Amino acid sequence: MFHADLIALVRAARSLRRSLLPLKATQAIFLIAAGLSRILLTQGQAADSTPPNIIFIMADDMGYGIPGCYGQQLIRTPNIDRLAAEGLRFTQAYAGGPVCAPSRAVLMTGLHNGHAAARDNVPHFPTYLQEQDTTVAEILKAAGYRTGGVGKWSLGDAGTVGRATNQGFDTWFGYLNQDHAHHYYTEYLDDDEGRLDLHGNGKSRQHYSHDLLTERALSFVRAAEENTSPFFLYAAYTLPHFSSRDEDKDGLAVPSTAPYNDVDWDEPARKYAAMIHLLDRDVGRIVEQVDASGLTNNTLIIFTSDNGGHASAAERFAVNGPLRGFKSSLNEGGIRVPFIARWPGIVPANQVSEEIIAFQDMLPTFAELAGTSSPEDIDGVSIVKLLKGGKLDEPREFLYWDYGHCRPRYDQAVRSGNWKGIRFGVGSDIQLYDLTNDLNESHDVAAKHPDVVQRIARIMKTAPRPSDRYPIGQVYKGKPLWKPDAAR
Ligand SMILES: [Ca+2]
Repeated sequence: MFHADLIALVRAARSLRRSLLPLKATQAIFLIAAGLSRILLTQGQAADSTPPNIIFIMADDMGYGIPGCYGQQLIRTPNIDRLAAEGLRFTQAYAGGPVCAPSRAVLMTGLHNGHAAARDNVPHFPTYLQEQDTTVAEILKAAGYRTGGVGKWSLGDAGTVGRATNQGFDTWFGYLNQDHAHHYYTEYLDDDEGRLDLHGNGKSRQHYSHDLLTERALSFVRAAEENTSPFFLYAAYTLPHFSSRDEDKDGLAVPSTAPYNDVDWDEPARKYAAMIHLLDRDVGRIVEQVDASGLTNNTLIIFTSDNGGHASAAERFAVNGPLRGFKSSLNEGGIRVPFIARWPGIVPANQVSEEIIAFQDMLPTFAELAGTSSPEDIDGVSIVKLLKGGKLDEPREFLYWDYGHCRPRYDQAVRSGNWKGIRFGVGSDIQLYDLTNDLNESHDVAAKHPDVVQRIARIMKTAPRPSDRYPIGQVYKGKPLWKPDAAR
């Protein structure tokens, strides 16, 4: 079979999926095709194209200004900075959305915010991903990868089709439901299809969940020593997301304020800095394990965050650096995130890239590295060439985000070249910013560039596919489905 035949097979599988045939069977055809394609491509490639291990470490609500290598002056992040020194640091990387669930849906499916299965954190659904959704984990699994995840999933609760182990992960440990993830001293953690019982932990505070997540991540990496197949580890950490106030009056549950006990800041600032310290410490532990297991030269490690920093974080830290806005805003502070890639010998060391990349690019990138195909109708593009020190073949036309479908105000944003168009509320004027000289989105130049505004207005109209689940303007009044009391 030739590659062209294979593409035809993938196309056939995709069109079958759009028909009325049972989805499970058609999804299987796609995955078989994806697996076949890897075999075929691998046969035709040089030895240096052996699929690498892929570790995607994602912080939760860690802003653009937090790592030292992005300008932070007060909180130390030596391990994240070391990744940057040994790899490629992107200055224009974008999350999938301004809050948790849509950002993760974009990451998993390669679809932008206006096409993805989750577009906001509300309404609350038991599952966001459906049977017919194809995730990057499914693609990598079909290509022969061991696939494991720890941390916050957000895209389908226990018992639903959307849970991680139904969406391509061999194993998942942590929180399937994102409201559950507000509990660092939780009474249980989801463990594949079961639970690790931590009864009494709310009172005893014996287990800080972040530590358990890291232990599981490390053992997943160590298992590579006994496995010939490459692996994909998705470490979706919950730090430094705020905790439930039941656990900490400031919403910053952390075992101690070390190493900032004696710094002259108020207590919330010391707690927040300690959260970043633990996150950074465990980025370091994962990298050390990769190196100790002899995997350094065949492992791509990416570190990023799912959205911008929260407005409640101490002002002194300037969590989003020079960017305007916070988590849940479509200004740059809500969506532009730290993004570092390390792969010694392949990804250039100690370099900075100003190329525009986004979470939807991860699926096609990882698929290419695995030697397999991506679904045709995705929005992302492979950035393998960028990772190898080159350029994208052609600049992408635009990136798109929206937020607040079922909230009092629905916002949309478009990035196209150096232009950023943003509209706060249906029917409002589009504001236009030239990010080359106005990173802070302070000087609206819409009046000077009506042609650009018109083009962005068209993109805002056509990019999102309407969804019954996200009716614009119908304000959601429901509550989280996950109830702490029911879990105890
Ligand atoms: Ca988040």
